[in-house]
Parts: sequence; structure tokens; C-alpha cells
Amino acid sequence: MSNASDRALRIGVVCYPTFGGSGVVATELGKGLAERGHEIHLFSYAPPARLDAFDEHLHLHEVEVSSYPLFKYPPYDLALASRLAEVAEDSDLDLVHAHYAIPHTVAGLLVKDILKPRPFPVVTTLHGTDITVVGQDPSYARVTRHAIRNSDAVTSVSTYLKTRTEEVFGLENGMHVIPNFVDTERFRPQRNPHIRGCFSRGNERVVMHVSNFRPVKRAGLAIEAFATIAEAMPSTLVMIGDGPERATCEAQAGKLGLKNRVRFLGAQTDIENLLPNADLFLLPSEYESFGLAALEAMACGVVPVVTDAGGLPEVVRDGVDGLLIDADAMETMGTRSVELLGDEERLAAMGAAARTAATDRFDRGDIISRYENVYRSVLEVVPT
Ligand code: GMT
Repeated sequence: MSNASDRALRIGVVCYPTFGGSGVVATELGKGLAERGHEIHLFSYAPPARLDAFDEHLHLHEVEVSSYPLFKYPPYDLALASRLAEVAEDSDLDLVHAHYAIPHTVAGLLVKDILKPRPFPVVTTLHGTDITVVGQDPSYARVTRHAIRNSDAVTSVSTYLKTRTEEVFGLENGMHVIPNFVDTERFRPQRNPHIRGCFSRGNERVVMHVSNFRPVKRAGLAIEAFATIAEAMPSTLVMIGDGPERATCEAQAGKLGLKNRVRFLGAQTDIENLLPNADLFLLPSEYESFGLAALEAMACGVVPVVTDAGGLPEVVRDGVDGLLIDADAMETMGTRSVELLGDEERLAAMGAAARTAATDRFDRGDIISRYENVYRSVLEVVPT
């Protein structure tokens, strides 16, 4: 292997393709690394939603799982490891970067074993639910711990998640905290009069929520907060995304007499064209290890109103570029939103501060460089 300190690297990136934040971050990182001339091989079971433009340095490998009748549970992790090993050999990959420990890191470790004695470092990025939900499920806990302990480097998207991981798995092996980033060219404060007009007639306020409607997102609390807003001023709530709690939320909006004021758009691919048309973004999650959706809103100059829990206070600064709602007083999400929406000057100042935070504190170039440093450091320490 030639000296890895400055040459372009050949990197396998493994992620989930769906609308979850981990797939978005992995794909955006892959795109950024490819722009810098690294050869990026992306592995997933379907094309990731954000992989929308050709780049000669970006190669997609869709992992297919055979459905032999004996396999009641087709072994995706083995199909992934097999494909990864083939590409690692054919394209001489330097390392693999797994986003989500289960099963991506485990597949990476298997390939590392297959390729021995040639070195094949495994870098793992923990996104949150792989630790807080999946990792603590007794059926996955041992394997998650093994995956994290045996990775050559582990990164975590927030200090909160790093601390949680150390507590849950008793690890003290120097995890790097590398926050998420957003493409601030794509997500920018540019309203579209047509889209805005679909949600707001005249001076109506537009409030948005984006999530996968899983229980941890507590999308119902966004509707409760909106009921308070709707009582105080003409307004519309736009709910974007889909998932297990959507039907309950639709019923809740009906019961509250808000059927005509809450719009459910389902999963959307061009969130960047919708978000800038909001006045406020609500994210009442029980916790978020980071809260990428809030950062996307901030990049669009939209003020996020989020729970003061998990890694969210590392993204949103209360009263500066958003509002942090006390986790024990979620009923104040509505009243604090009303106050802010009623103060045009403060709302505009905080929206501008949110945009600046997204461009400066979560700078894409800086964060991509931090990942590059991790890659180069693991390539320096593996035996050549
Ligand atoms: O939030 C989800 O349900 C999806 C999940 C994922 O793994 O894709 O999101 C997690 O990773 C994102 C990207 O790092 C973070 O921004 C989210 O905060 C985190 N979700 C939770 O911690 C609940």
C-alpha cells in the first residue's frame, strides 16, 4: 500500500438508503469526498435518496440478497460482506466506513478477516438509534459492543451520543466526535412563492415538521403545539414524511378540529424546496442524537423549536438560533412558538442566526476534512 498521507483514497461507504439521517449523512459525505478526488464505493440495498447526480469518482454497489426458500430470513449482512470483499479486492479499497454498527460494521469486520493478511481498516460512525435502540436490544447488544470495540476508529455525531455509548457499552477507546453537516448550497433561505402560496393564504404562518413518524419523534406533540399556535393566529402545519404514527397523527388533527389546517405530504424527496417556505420548524422528539432535520431547517433560515434533550442542544442554541423546549414542559412548545411568531423582528434575526450557524458551525468542508483525517490516521497505524 502506498503512503496514505496525501494520496487520493479508495473508500467503501456502507449505509442505509432510506430517508433516515444516517443515509443522508453517508451519501453527502461520499459526494464531498468524491469531489476531492477520492474513489468512493457506496454500498446499500437500494440507491440512497440523496445520490442524485453523476460523479466519476462515486460508484454505487446495490447489494442483492437471494431469497432461497431455506432462508426464512435472507442474510443481508452476508450478502453485503461478500459484495464488499469482491469490490475491496477488485478496486483495492483502502478501508471501509460503516454508517450504523448493525449490520454494517459487522460485515466490515468479516471482510477484514477475509482479506487477511492484507490490512482493511473499519471506521464506524454511530448515528444514534444504532446505540440507543438497536444496541440496547438484548438480541443485538453483544454484537454491537463487539463491532464498536473492534473498529479501527469510531466516530459519533455528538458528544451526547459519545457519552451514551461509553455508558451503555463501557467503552473508553477515544471516540471522535464529528458533527453532521448540511449542504448549504442545496438547503438555503430561498422561498418559492408558488409553494408558499399552497400553504399560506395572505399572512398565514407556516409551521413544518419533518420526520419518519417513529414513536421517538413524538409527531403528535407537534400537532398539540400547533393547536396552540392555530388558536392565536391564522396558520398551517405541514407534516412531511411517513411512518408508523402518521395515521394516529391524522386522526389527532381531526379530533382537534384542525383537519383543514394540518397538511400531511408524506415522504418527499425535495425537502430543500419545501423547508424554506416555513416560518418555524417543530421537532418535539423524545431525544435526537443530533437532529439533522433541525440543521436542514436552520440552513434554510427557518427557526427550529426542539426538545432540550439528547444532542439537540449541541445543534440549537436557545434564544439565539432556535428554541430549546424543556423536556418536562413540552406544553410550552406551543406558547413559546406563538411568542416568537408574533415578534417579526426577533423571528427574522433568529432565522438569520440559524443560517449562519449552519454555514459556520457545521461547515461541510471542515467536517469532510475531519473524516479524511480519521481515514489517514487509521491507514497510518495498520501494518503495511
Ligand atoms: O432519526 C431517525 O429515526 C433516523 C436515524 C438514522 O439512523 O438514520 O437518525 C439518527 O441519525 C441522524 C444522523 O446522524 C441524526 O441526525 C438523528 O438525530 C438520529 N436519530 C435519533 O437519534 C433518534
